[in-house]
Amino acid sequence: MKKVITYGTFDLLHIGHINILEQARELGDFLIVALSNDKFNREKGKSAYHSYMERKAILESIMYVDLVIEEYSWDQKKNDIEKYNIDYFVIGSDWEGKFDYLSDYCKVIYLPRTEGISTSKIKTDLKY
Ligand code: C2G
Repeated sequence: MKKVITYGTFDLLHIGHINILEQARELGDFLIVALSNDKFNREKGKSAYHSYMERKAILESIMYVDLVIEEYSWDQKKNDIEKYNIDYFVIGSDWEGKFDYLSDYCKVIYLPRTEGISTSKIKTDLKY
């Protein structure tokens, strides 16, 4: 069984999120999403519209997602990869190069971001 992991906030779920979850799942047989909790979100400089519990429930309802775990630190990835016996670490190309150090533990794959959509764009567009 090939296992895939990806990380993120996944707030105000949109097609960019769905695209990367679908592509990540297609790389293997089991997809784990490490979802940024509200405290870590603030560390990332983000304030999610939906709470961690709501974002978790939404992700768990997606057919591509097999398990949602908590993201609470920048430093947990290596442990997660070992704990869950991960084959592929996947994240969007906006992070290109940032997680190459994980290639000592699993394959690192940067997938193309979906152009023209982001949570912050949604928030801005809805303001006016
Ligand atoms: N994404 C995408 N296309 C978009 C928007 C987002 O492919 N138009 C991808 C991002 O590249 C990321 C995932 O969707 O892989 C989740 O995006 P965010 O919720 O913005 O996550 P981020 O803040 O990048 O968190 O430790 C890593 C961080 O937690 C990543």
